[in-house]
Amino acid sequence: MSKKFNKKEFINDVKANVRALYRRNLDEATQQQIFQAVSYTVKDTIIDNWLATQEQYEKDDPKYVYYMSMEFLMGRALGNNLINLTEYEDVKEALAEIGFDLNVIEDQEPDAALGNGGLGRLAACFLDSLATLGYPAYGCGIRYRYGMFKQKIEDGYQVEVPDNWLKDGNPFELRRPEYAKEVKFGGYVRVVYDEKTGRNHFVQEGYQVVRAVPYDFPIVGYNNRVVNTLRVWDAEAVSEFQLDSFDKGDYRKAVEQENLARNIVEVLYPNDNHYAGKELRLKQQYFFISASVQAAVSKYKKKHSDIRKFYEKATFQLNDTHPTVAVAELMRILIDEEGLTWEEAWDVTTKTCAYTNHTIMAEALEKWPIELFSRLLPRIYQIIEEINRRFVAEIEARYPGNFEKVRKMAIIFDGQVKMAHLAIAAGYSVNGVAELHTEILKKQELKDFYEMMPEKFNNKTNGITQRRFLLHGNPLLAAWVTDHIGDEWITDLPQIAKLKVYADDRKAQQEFMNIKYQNKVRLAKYIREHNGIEVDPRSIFDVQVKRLHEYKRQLLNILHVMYLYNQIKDHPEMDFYPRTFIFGAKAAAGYRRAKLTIKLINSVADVINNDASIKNKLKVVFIEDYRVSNAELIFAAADVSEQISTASKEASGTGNMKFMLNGAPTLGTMDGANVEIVKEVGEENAFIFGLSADEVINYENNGGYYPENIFNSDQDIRRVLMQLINGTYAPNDPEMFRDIYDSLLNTKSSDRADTYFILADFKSYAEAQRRVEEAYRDEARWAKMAMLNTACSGKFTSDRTIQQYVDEIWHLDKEVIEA
Ligand code: 26M
Repeated sequence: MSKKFNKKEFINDVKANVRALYRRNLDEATQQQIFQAVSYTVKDTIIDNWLATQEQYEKDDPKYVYYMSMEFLMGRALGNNLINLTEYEDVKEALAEIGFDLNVIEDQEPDAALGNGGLGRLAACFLDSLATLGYPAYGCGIRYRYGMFKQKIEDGYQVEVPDNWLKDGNPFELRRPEYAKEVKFGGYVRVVYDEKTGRNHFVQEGYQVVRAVPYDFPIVGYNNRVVNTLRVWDAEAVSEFQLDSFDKGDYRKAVEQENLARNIVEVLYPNDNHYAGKELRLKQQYFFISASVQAAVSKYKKKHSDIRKFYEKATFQLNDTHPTVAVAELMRILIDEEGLTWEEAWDVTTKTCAYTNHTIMAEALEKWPIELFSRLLPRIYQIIEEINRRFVAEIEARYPGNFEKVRKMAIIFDGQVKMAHLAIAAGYSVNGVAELHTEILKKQELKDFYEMMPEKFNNKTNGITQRRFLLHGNPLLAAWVTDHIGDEWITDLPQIAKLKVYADDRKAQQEFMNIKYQNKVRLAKYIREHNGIEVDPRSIFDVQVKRLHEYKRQLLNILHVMYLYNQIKDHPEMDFYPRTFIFGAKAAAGYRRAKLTIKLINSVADVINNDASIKNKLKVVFIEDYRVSNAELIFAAADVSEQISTASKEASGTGNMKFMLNGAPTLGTMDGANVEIVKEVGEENAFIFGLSADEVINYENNGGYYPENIFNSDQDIRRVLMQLINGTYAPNDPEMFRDIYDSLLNTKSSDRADTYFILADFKSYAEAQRRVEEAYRDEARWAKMAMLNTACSGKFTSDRTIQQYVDEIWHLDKEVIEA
């Protein structure tokens, strides 16, 4: 039961916690200790609601969605929990009274960075929306000891530092050893014939075993007393290291099991949109899936005796192919442990599992070598072989004599297990994450599957939570919006369209732009303190923050900055509106070219920021360690949202939506959800450029793109590219950026030069950038455009996305928790 906030009680509880945890009085406590004490106090309130929620669920016996994901990029919990408890202002006041600043206290919390980027942050937004809408849900994942690495920039290069996020303890998590499960790896499968049933039984022997111990994180719904659970699994050795096992000859095995447990959950793979085929990665996948599926089945069996109806109470949403081994694990449990026939088990499994595709990048597709897969998961591999045998038979029945179809669609082919094919064959739903992306899946990437089973395919355009990315991240704008249209937008974002009537109102425009200015001052302070660079909040803040990847084309952005610099140097008298180009991006640790691009951005920044002759017209800032917590500051302060991926490559994007919500028009290609953003806000309120997805796909399929022709015929472009290899930005090592130069022009470095059409889009990008400047010079026009972006962002709430998943895929009932 949630009580009304009581300031005196709250302060007393914080005091008591500081004493109990640290044996200190308030005036002796560090900010970190106050953070811990406040968090434990807040957790107490949450636990009351958590218990009430789980009691209600227990009573109503609803259907649950299990959101299976290798990644949950949660960010910080304290501020968000206070927001959703609607106690943020109360706590801020109470802390002020005892001499603490809530913002400073919040800054003590490390980000929970159990994810790479878009896919992981989407999972976190979905959990927020599920709790806020009152749907029974579990997030299922891994409690990595080390999350996404911390990025340091040294001499312009990215350096990865381990993220020891648990070192001071995590006040919000709850260890639940009573729900531990065992997970088996390796060994072999023995077939035992059962005389009584006349059936074969499959017994895994000689395996290694790991104990999976769950840690539960509360997911607080907004102002509704709902608290759902994110359950992440830790790995422990099954038996304590026993000396006598040495005598038994099990010494080696005992050591191995200890090591296995330690390694499995040690660290998040820091790759985004790239698959490397590492054995440990497959272990991670099976580890958390086996534990999660076992837990879901146990939970069901507590109340129900007929496992054939499991799907009436549970649905598994697979966040990309990473958790797809769930299909085979559910089959294994149903057949080997619950005694169902293959057909019965398949019926349950195919009514339980659903798959979301997040990328069409070929290098991200998970394909496991049979040797590795069958050695690590012998029983699971057997089951997948049988699924494949039956699926291939279906393909052959549907397309007699067409071996081409089998070659393209089989789950096991060419010595590899193809996880996407397994997910599609076994899932009852296959969805893309934006309209354009889903169309590309149907017409290109998954064409054969769509043709064979069109009823499975559907679109669910991504969304973001306005609670974190406006209410918490941009308190000034949030208050202003509430002043004008009331506060229902917090749980009903489409209401934000009511702001449209203010778009031409001069006073409203000035207030809106003044808030933007104050947020730019806040970011400028952050940049000064964290990067030591001085930026002018009156300049245009042009921002590209996202993972570093060639297809996202940070390179196009920085080449354009180099071009602008040349222009300003050539024409010092030229009218040029001051610009600050802000970058934030982590590169996968092994991605050479991406890391070199970071070095290039920093080298260009060095030259430009130190050239007094251009009179501060241009600044380039690389924000170190871009992550959820500083993202909240960055979105709030952005004037221009750079969404410049090669059309067809960005499945959706979600940063684009966060910028829009915060009043930053999109400068982008017609890719992913940009298409839908432009549709909502109108072309006149965005800056669109470049090849279309169809044009890109056409070049890719039929050839005809020759970047050297552009190089030869355009001197501005040629000059910029020459500056990559003549020492302009690397006087001590002119060859430094040779690889980047070659990637654009030299066919030897890849199948086709300029794989991502940077030269093709350069001129049209520069032209769009000129339109940005022109629009910005007209204050009223810009203010209107910015405000309309906020006003038209209603579609992009993850509340809408989740409601569509519920209505069209999961079919859950809303729960209400009585006060
Ligand atoms: C795969 C194998 C081994 C290690 C890591 C991976 C891997 C990890 C993350 C592969 C892909 C990963 O993420 C892909 C991703 O983030 N995709 C993004 O998903 C967003 C949410 O749907 C979309 O908005 C983005 O457009 C899409 O790029």
